[in-house]
Amino acid sequence: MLPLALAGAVRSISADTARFPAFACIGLKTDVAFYFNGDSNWWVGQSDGKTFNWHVASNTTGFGDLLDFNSEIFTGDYNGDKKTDVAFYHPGDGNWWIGQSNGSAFVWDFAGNTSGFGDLLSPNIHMYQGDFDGDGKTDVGFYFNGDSNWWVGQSNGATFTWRVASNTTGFGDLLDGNAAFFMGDFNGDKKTDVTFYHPGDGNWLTGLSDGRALGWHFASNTTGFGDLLK
Ligand SMILES: [Ca+2]
Ligand SMILES: [Ca+2]
Ligand SMILES: [Ca+2]
Repeated sequence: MLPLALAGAVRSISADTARFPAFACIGLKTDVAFYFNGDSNWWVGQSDGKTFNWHVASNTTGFGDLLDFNSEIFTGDYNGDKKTDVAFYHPGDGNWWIGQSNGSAFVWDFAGNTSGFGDLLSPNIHMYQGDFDGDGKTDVGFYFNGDSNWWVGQSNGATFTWRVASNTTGFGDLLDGNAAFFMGDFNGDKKTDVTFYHPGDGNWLTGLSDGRALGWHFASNTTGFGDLLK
């Protein structure tokens, strides 16, 4: 699905987030999309199986430039209707917005405010998302190395409700450049879990989500393979 390049103007991007100078390209399952900060249009290229048919799915001029490195764009199915939606977080005011896809357009709604948590784009914070309670609605979350709390913003289809899902103080600072995070459903119960790899000791630790909290266990050691982050 990704990375994707369009006429040299769009840079390759990660699967879940995009923060680039002028365009953000977004993978929407079999469709693709991009946002252009020049006119704030969100274009969707709907796949008919062979080609992409492009139309403007939204315009967010009122939200300002979302690619000014002061916002974070996400994609997921936040309301669980099987249509991929978009969302963004703006640390300037702490607001979260969800653009629910109705199949042809994004309909924007206020999804909550996290100004009390400070700037979630800080280098002391790692943001992530997944369906941590397995209800089909994509949730968001973040880890803060200041207190080692793992927060989850559980989606009810319209807004995110925040709670602490875990604390990993005993694991040290996971954002010191010596750990890699992976989100996935490692036990197949439809709830997104967390794994991190620590090259210092070669350990893999997995936090299985029970829908409310992450329960951590030792998953593997790959010391024999050397440092997998090099
Ligand atoms: Ca949806
Ligand atoms: Ca969920
Ligand atoms: Ca799971």
